[in-house]
Amino acid sequence: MSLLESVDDFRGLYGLSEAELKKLCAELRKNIIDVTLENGGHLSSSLGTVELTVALLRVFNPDVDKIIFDVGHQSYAYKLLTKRRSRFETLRRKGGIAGFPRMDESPYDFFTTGHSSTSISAAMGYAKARDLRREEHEVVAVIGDGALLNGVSFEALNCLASLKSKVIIILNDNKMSINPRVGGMASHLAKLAVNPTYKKLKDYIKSQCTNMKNGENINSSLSRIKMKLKSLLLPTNVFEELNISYWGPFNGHNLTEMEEVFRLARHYDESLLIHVMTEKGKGCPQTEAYPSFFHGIGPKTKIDAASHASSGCGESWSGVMAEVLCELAHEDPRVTVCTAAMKDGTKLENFAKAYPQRFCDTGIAEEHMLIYAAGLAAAGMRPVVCIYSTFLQRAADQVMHDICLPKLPVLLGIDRAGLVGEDGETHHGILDVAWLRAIPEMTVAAPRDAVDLEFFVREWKKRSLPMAVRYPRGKAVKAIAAPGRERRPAPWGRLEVISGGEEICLIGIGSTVELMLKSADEIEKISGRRPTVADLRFIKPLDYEGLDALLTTHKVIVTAEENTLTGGAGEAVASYINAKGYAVRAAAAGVPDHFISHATRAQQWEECGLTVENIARLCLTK
Ligand SMILES: Cc1ncc(C[n+]2csc(CCOP(=O)(O)OP(=O)(O)O)c2C)c(N)n1
Repeated sequence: MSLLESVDDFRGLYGLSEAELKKLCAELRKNIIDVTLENGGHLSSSLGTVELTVALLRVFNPDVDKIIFDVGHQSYAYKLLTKRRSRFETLRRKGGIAGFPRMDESPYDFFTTGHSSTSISAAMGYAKARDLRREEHEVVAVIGDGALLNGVSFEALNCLASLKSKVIIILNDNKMSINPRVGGMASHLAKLAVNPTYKKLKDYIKSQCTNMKNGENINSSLSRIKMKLKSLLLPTNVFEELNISYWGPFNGHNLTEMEEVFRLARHYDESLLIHVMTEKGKGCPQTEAYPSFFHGIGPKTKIDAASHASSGCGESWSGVMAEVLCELAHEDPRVTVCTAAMKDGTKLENFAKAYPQRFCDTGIAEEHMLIYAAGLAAAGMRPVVCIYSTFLQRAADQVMHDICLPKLPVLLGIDRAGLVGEDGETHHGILDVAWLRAIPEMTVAAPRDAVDLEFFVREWKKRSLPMAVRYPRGKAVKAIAAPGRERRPAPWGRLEVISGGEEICLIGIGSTVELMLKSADEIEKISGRRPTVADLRFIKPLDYEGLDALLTTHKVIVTAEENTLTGGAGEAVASYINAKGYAVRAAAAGVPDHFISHATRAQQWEECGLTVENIARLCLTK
């Protein structure tokens, strides 16, 4: 029996010796590596927080104390130690445990997460509720240096001192977001991490910890620290300036050091930030060497995969977009490209290398990024923002207020539009159609293949308007041509009939065009009549002329989309049918009105009825 098995959960950690704890951390790492390589997931971040998690669980008791992980992608060791060890191998699988904390998965997950920078605000809510109810427990937010740099975190830090409810913030600083972190605050953290004055302070806090007699009033001990602080002539520290005590930096892989500090923090009576330094990917040579590659990996990844990985754009939709942007930037010096901490995911490495002056990684700062792009556009540039659909939700107001209202020529390259698979509920890109459709001046298009993706991007630049082009996760489709015809993009603003038929018309939107073509074959097999297959292309504005032609010649119209049915393209088509009084039966396949859990993308498509069988059923049942 392994030590991890015998420990079973966090309560088993209390009596372990230093040597046993070391062994346990190695076992946790092995478990995390084995399962994540097999199932996919966030490897480097979870490996970096093993000791931190063990120290937290030896000092704070999650039966009473509240521990809140930011983003939650680093919480695998926490899952293993909070009664989910036996199910850990189901990580991110359909019906298995989620890759992020989920309040409905475990009473030890105190906040449901996936998007970044929510932990401090959530912890403040917990702390205030505790004090209003006169309860006694600690509230701990564990946040990475990447997530700390987001505006939401700063809004929380700004309010923390005036809250007068104690929160312990643990800043897990590995000097990286997904890629090395960026910006002025990043440099500030780096200075704090190496400042000799803070190192002196660290030794002092440690000595206070060690010398503190049992039962000694912590406040008198700490007032000595405060006295000492004054004499240390500390350099500027943004946290201290916000009236939040700053302790650190500490070694986040040294269990003894962290436990000492956490115990002291328990007894401190104000909010404080404890700065711990960790190494992303710690404990495995390959993940230490390639922490960005192993930040998020797909299922069945080999541990030596990073050394064989190509650094090019690749064959994904993101890669096609990135290649088009490189060409466009070559042709037009006004083209600039932005990403919010997702340079790897959006395949912009080559663009960043080729056009460093016209590339901007804002860090996790979606709202800022969109207003920055609007500013560039207002000044005559042609900015393109590459952003995952789910994270664009953070910046909905900026799309309306800063881009569409002044009609600025910003192109939103909406990546991961649709169901994303194993990351689950928090990461699907299935709402953008519904809310973007509602914004005046916005044009929304979805390419079925790389040909249309390039066409949309090039036309956007010529037309210079606010536009969103949405494309899914995964391998791009090179070209889907109408049978017997050369693949050429249809005119701007128009839908395209790919293959003609009778009675039934199947309308695909982006990623579902292929599904509609396959469904047409099946329907022909069953009914003997071939349906028409069309590609909607433009979700907003709709091609009313093209729709009129289809609606006057067909009896049944079925749409399929990787977006919510509520507010989706199908609803737009149906409301047009209704408004014009067409005697046509309309049916739609898409994401129903409930959250779609982690599973493979294929399983999620099935759950949403994005299958040949369901499309045939929608067409053929009256
Ligand atoms: C709002 C939002 N934008 C982007 C992301 C994608 N994302 C997930 S983790 C991560 C990096 C976080 O860095 P850090 O907080 O330092 O944690 P680390 O992975 O380094 O431990 C990013 C950009 C996200 N989850 N949420």
